[in-house]
Amino acid sequence: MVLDKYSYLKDELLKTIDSMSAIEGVTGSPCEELKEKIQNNVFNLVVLGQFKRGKTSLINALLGAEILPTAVVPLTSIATILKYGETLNIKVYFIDGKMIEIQPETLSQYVTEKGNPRNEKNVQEVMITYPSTYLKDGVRLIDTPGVGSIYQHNTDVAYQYLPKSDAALFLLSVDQPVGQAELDFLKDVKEYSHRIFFLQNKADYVGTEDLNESISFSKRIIEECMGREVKIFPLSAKLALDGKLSGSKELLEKSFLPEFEKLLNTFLMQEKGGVLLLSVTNNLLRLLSYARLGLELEMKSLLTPLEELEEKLKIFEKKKKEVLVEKDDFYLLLDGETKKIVNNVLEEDLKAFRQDMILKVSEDLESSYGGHSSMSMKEIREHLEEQVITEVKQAFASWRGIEDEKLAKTFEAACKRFIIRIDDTVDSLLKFSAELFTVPFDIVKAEAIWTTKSGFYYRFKEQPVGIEIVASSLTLLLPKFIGEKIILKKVKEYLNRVIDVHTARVGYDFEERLNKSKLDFRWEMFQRIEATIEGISKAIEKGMSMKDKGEQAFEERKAVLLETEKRMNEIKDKLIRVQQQVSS
Ligand SMILES: Nc1nc2c(ncn2[C@@H]2O[C@H](COP(=O)(O)OP(=O)(O)OP(=O)(O)O)[C@@H](O)[C@H]2O)c(=O)[nH]1
Ligand SMILES: [Mg+2]
Repeated sequence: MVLDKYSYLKDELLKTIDSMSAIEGVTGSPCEELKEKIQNNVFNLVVLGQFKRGKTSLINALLGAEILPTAVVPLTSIATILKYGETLNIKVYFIDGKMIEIQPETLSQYVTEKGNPRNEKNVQEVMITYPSTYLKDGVRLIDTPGVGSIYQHNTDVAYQYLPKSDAALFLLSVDQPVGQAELDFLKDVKEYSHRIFFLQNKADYVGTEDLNESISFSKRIIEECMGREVKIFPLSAKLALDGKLSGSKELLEKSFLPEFEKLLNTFLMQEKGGVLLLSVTNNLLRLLSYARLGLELEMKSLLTPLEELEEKLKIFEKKKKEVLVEKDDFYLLLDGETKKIVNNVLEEDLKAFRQDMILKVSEDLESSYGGHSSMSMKEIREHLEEQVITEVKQAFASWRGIEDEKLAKTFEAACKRFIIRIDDTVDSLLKFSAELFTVPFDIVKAEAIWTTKSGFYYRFKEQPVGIEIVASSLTLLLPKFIGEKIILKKVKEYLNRVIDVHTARVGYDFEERLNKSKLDFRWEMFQRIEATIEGISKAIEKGMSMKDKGEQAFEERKAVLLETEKRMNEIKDKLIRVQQQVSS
């Protein structure tokens, strides 16, 4: 199995990192970060489709256990994320930031339309850990509610998870030919997901001939929509689960799942795992070449006459000052980039969102106003205001998730551009030093890896989105005939105030977060430059200081350096081997 290869190479790399950080001269913290990067690597596989195509059943089938509730009526109403854990553990996260742990028997009370109609419990998402080998190595399966049912809020939830997908599993079903609504949804999925796998579920309903016919029908329509050739995998989630539960190979073969799993694993390994491993290996080689330069510089200064060294150090100091000036320029540039994200992305998006929301909620208020005519004025007001709160809350909850992802990506892209430039500066300083002291140095280019430590990712559940209670100004002392006329107008004013207060708060939250992330990033980046400068100076000083310690100390140090060099070479060979294995 291909994922095994990923596991193996991942372990190899982790071990190599450990022996590498034990070497003198290799800075430990970037190694730790790279290690963390491998360990925290996740693949989000989001299962999507119209209601009742068998999304939840597919997840149970992949896990080989009936963990999530399925039914014949539109069921899933909340997204569930499954990830690896030693034991089965279920946590429910609420929109207001609270979290509870629940027992498996009560899961359906939170994630289904029946147990939690129209999400009256205000659940944000459910996180399940489970010891399935499938989830090992960072694969996360995400079950989403079906789109296109009478429950609009289910559709909204599914849309929130589109931006999180590394790959989408798009479910169709034999008993329901592909329809327009399905295609409309697919068009949106296409915008977010680079990789979509299509599955035609419920294959057990029909014989081979009908199955082929239904697949070629879907294929034709889907290809038209995608504008390219697609493969549609047959599947019976039902037989697959039965087969896995009973250990029947025959049932499992009939379910077509094994064939699909094989392809999925290859994809996970090659397109995501492989890219990550290569990039970590490159970054390690880069770190190694830095450490190697330090070693060479020390060796050189051991052997070079003092006067000559001092002459060269003067030149180095001058170059150092230039680099420090360049560093200050980065400050200004980074400030500008962050401001640009706030002005051009965040503020624009908030404006558009606010407008849409006012329009939509106003329309909803108008239509429910008519339905409340038998109530007293007080009751109508209370109902409408409650509706305002509920709708605004829900709208913000889903918008924030999507905007969060978008800002994170934009910021990340800006940071990556910076890292490239800063690395260039560092490289040029190293190259300069290598030439100045005439020691060998290989420049290793490595794509910057965004460190998880920077913690830009604002996590929804950690930030409660309680809605601010805005006092209503509606007076109830008016006679009913006048009161009725103004009630809708007043509630709309109330809506505007609630939205304004909230928009401002959310905007402020996002901006604060961006600024904090900017500061974290800046600190990390400038450390890079400073560490490089310091590394070079230290190496030279070390060599110089050996000069007056006598012949024996000199010889001993030289031996240590030669030994370290040997170990560096071994690590380098190992890294190159991993690189070759990933690519082969
Ligand atoms: N015969 C057959 N029935 C299936 C298969 N997969 C799912 N079903 C049935 O189809 C119904 C819907 O399955 P779910 O897994 O709940 O579908 P879903 O797409 O998650 O539905 P929503 O969450 O409502 O969107 C259930 O009654 C399942 O038992 C299959 O491969 N064969
Ligand atoms: Mg479902």
